[in-house]
This record gives sequence, C-alpha cells and structure tokens, in this order.
Amino acid sequence: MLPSTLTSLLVPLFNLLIPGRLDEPSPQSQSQSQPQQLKFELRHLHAVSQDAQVIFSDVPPRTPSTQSNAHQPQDDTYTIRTRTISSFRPPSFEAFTQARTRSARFGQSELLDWDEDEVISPDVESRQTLLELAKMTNNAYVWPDDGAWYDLGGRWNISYPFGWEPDADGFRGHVFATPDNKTVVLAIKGTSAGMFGSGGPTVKKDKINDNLLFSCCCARVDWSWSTVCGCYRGGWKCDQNCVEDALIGESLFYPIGTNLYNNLTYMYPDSTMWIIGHSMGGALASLLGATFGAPSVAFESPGERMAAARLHLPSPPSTHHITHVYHSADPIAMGTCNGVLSSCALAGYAMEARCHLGKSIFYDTVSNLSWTVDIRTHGIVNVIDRLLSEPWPPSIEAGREVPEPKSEDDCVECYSWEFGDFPTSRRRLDTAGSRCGS
Ligand SMILES: *[C@@H]1O[C@H](CO)[C@@H](O)[C@H](O)[C@H]1NC(C)=O
Ligand SMILES: *[C@@H]1O[C@H](CO)[C@@H](O)[C@H](O)[C@H]1NC(C)=O
Ligand SMILES: *[C@@H]1O[C@H](CO)[C@@H](O)[C@H](O)[C@H]1NC(C)=O
Ligand SMILES: CC(=O)N[C@H]1CO[C@H](CO)[C@@H](O)[C@@H]1O
Repeated sequence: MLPSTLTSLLVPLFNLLIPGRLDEPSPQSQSQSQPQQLKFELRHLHAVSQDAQVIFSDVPPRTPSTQSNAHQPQDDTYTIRTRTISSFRPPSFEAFTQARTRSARFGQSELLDWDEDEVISPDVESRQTLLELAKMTNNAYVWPDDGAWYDLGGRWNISYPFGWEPDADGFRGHVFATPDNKTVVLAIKGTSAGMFGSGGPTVKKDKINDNLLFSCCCARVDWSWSTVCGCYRGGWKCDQNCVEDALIGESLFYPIGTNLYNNLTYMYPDSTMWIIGHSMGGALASLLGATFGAPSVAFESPGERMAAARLHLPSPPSTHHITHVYHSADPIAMGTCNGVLSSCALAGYAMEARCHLGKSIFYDTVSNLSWTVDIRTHGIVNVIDRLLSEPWPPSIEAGREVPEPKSEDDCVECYSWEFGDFPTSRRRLDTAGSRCGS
C-alpha cells in the first residue's frame, strides 16, 4: 500500500558543475580550531501516504525498540561537526517552479536571481561526521508507538502513515533536529529494497521510475527488453523531448520531496535545513539540495545529473553544497550496473547514469581494499561498518580524514546515444504505457 510512484526515485541535477566559490576553511585550520559540534535527536518520522500527503509522527522518547531490527542504532543522538559554506537559494519556490516550467514546456530559460547565503553545513571532510550522517540515513525503521503523533498545531491534519510496514517500499525517512531547533535534518531512506528481490505491490512502478531516471533511453538494453517509455528511435537514437516528458509525467518522487521540504521549512522557519539520504534517497536529497540550496549529503547515490537536467531543474551558480559519498565497488553509484548480464539487468533495471552533481568524496575501494564490484557493497550498512568506521589509509597519508571532495567535471554518460528531435513516424511503440510519440 504505498505511494507507488514515490517509491522510486529521484533525482536531479544540473548540466553544469560550475566551479564553486565556497569559502571553505582548509582542513588544517579546522583541525586547529575547536570544531563546532551539533547534537541531534530524532524528532519526527515522515512517510507519505497514497494520496501523497506528507505525514509526521513523533518519536516517543527513548522507547526500547519493540521490533528487533538489525539496523536499529543503540543511541538516538548524533554528534556532527559543522562549518560555514555558501550556497544558492532561488528567490522563492514559486519562482523556481515557474522557471522550471518555462524550460520544460517552452524551451525558454529564465534567469533566476539566486540568493547567495552563508549556511552552516555538516563538515563533510570529517570522517566521524560522515559516519554519523550515514547512520542517520540508515535509521529509517524506527517504529512509532500508537498515539504518539506529532502535534502539528492545527496546521494540517495527520492521517495514518502508510509506508512504515517493515516490508513496504515507500518514500520514508526521519527528521532530526537539534534541541534548539536551529538545525533540522531530513534523512531520506532510498527504496532499493524492490531492487534486490523483496517484493511489494509497488515494485513494478518503482522499476519504471528508476529506469526513467537512471537509464539513458527508457531502459532500452537490447531488443529483448520492453522499454519504460517509447522514445527509442532505432539504432542509438533517442528522442530527447520524449524522455523528458516521460520523466516529468511519471515521476512523483521529486514533487513529493519538494512538498516535504516546504512543509519542514514551514514548521521550522528559522532553522538551517540539511538533506541526507542513501541510494535513491541520496539522489533525492541531492535533487532537493539543488532546488533549495540546502546542504545535502548523499551516500551511494546513482548518478542524478542527467535526471536533473531532464527534469529541467534550474541550475544554481554552484552546487557545491551537495556532497556525494560513494565507492568504486558499488555498481549502482558507479553507473555500471547495466548490460544484459548485470545483476541490475537481471532484476529488470538499467542503471546507466553515472554523473553526480556537486562534489564527490570517492573511495576507490576496488584498488585500495581489493573489494570486488558487487551490488551487495551498495548497502549503507556496508558503507558504515566496512568503510567509514575505519580510517582511510590513502587519505591519512595525504593528511586528510576522507578523500578530497571533487566535482565530476569530466564525467560522460550515455555517450553512445544520440539524443535529439526524432519525432516518431508512428513507429511501433515498444512499450505499454508509452506516453510519447502518439
Ligand atoms: C483536522 O481534522 C479534524 C477532524 O477530522 C477537523 O475537525 C479539523 O478541522 C481538521 N483540521 C485541519 C487543519 O484540517
Ligand atoms: C522545536 O520544535 C519543536 C517542534 O518540532 C517544538 O515543539 C519545540 O518547542 C521547539 N523547541 C525550541 C527550543 O524552539
Ligand atoms: C592503500 O593505500 C595505502 C596508503 O596510500 C597504501 O599504503 C596501500 O598500499 C594501499 N593498498 C593497496 C592494496 O593498494
Ligand atoms: C505548510 C505546507 O507546506 N503544507 C503542505 C505539506 O504537504 C502537503 C502535501 O504533501 C501540502 O498539501 C501542504 O500544503
């Protein structure tokens, strides 16, 4: 019973990674001064019901967990180091939406007057901070007690939260806040579940979404695949408008994320907001971060730059407030989980996108730890226990705690495809539910 479309994914990003003008303190100066620390506690659970209402619930203070869950943290407070960076916000969400619509519908680009802000961001060059953020993204299965719903002061009503069944694959996550409410973190759990075999009613729809967002052309892998949209034009040709229309038409994930974010800023108008997530949740975190200028940290996210462009998200002057953390053995984050015999293809996914927005902290675990490329290394628990919990030797050697964040300027994806205006000549639509070309 989940918001089917939601489950899937996200994504955004911009075509351009413009060299940032973040005035980040150098790692040296940070380690000399006393790092600033924030303490968080879990404040709300959020889930999305079928009719796309955003729902919050309070987390009962320190209830011993009733469900046994391997991923349950022992402690529900987290300590995080921060630093000040600059980021760009659209003048308003309305202005952003308008610019996006003009771009998508009329091919016009409108210049937005982005506001440059100094914001407090997690110190992504601190290993402990990344580790704690990763744990927060993992902690998506805390079960609220009945009757413990958050009092929203009449701003909107709360309905039963679908999506929290242990095996449901919905858009879900947590909201954490510092005790003074100055910093609020939206942690989004991805929905990779359906991908790796656990069933559920939304898997089919999720698959369509994932394939729309992260494949080059409607998940056209070879002749034997049924594609998720009818934009393939033979050879290596793909109709650009068609893929964009299909994405905007089918993907509810991004609008739900923006709704949720808007709701949170309404609840916490004076707070600094951060957005974090794992996998698809990471891609959504980045997309939302690009939209709202909120510092975002994504773990093992598939490449979301192409989807951002296809969704026509207006591109801020810099996306360096978005940080990706991933490693080379994860075929999803690397965009190598494709090809007819890959584990993704066998499950019906074509994960071809590989370019990320913002800056990436990239761990070459294949070279340095001799990990083999395996979809099982994609899990956040693996990243927490086997990667972030240990010092990373190549960084230590370079006097850092984590690999240096770098933008993926030279990243190329879908290079064998030709995208353009290839109107259909009423060619066979090789998919059910095609919205293009007819
Ligand atoms: C919430 O629901 C109650 C009862 O269902 C109703 O009386 C109230 O007006 C609703 N409040 C809002 C803000 O919608
Ligand atoms: C923080 O926000 C919560 C609502 O989530 C509110 O109940 C609480 O009073 C706020 N605390 C402070 C110190 O403003
Ligand atoms: C991993 O990196 C460390 C530090 O740079 C280096 O000493 C070590 O030899 C590397 N391991 C492998 C297998 O390359
Ligand atoms: C205050 C606010 O932004 N409320 C929105 C919260 O989200 C729902 C849908 O998800 C919107 O309908 C509300 O307007």
